Amino acid sequence: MYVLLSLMIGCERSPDKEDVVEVPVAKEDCSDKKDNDGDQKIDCEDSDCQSSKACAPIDEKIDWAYIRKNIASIEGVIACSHDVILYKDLKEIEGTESDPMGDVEFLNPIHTYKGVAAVKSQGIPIMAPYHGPMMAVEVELTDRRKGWIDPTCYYTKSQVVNVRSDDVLNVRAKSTYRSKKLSTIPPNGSLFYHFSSSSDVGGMSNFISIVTLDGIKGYVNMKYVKDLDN
Ligand SMILES: [Ca+2]
Ligand SMILES: [Ca+2]
Repeated sequence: MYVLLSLMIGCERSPDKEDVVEVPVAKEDCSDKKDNDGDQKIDCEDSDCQSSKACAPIDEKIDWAYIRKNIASIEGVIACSHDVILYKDLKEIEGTESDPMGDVEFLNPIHTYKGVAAVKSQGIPIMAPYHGPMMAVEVELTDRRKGWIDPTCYYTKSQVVNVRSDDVLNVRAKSTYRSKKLSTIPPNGSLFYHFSSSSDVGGMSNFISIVTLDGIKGYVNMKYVKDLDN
């Protein structure tokens, strides 16, 4: 890409070859995570990359087999029985005296996800004030789409800890040891825990909502989940 700098002297002359200097400008590389051409837009955000292969949505079928195979490069999953919409923009609505929690408004839907979607990276969630619930989280999906989701169906990756090598972690149907066992996870195995339920615990129950790598939803005691085990 070149920018044509016209060095016109006098106004009646149209520029000829000698008047035009070609200054090379860095071209946007669409996959190096840098803004190469200096327009503040990085890679796929840059309109120069619109037709780039690197920015085309990936057509992989995301299912639990995909999740298991790619577990190392996934930070979370969206797992829901209803559709989840990814939004481009989010507006925060400040709390008022009658509704001190405030709210968020999701704007400009990008894509609707059915079933399971793999999240490549997650941003800092938006929480309601006063230790209130989580209201929104920014995510980048493995199909390279980026935006905001309602965290209701968002599960973040973690690992089983504090389980002996000859034992397993039981996944229960409800948040009590007495409920039915739905599945087991090996020691040090991966799991996804419900992103916003971690802020609700500390009350009566130490159980947390999780989904296994087979897509089974249930509950485990948080003392066996890494980063929640204190
Ligand atoms: Ca770039
Ligand atoms: Ca750029």
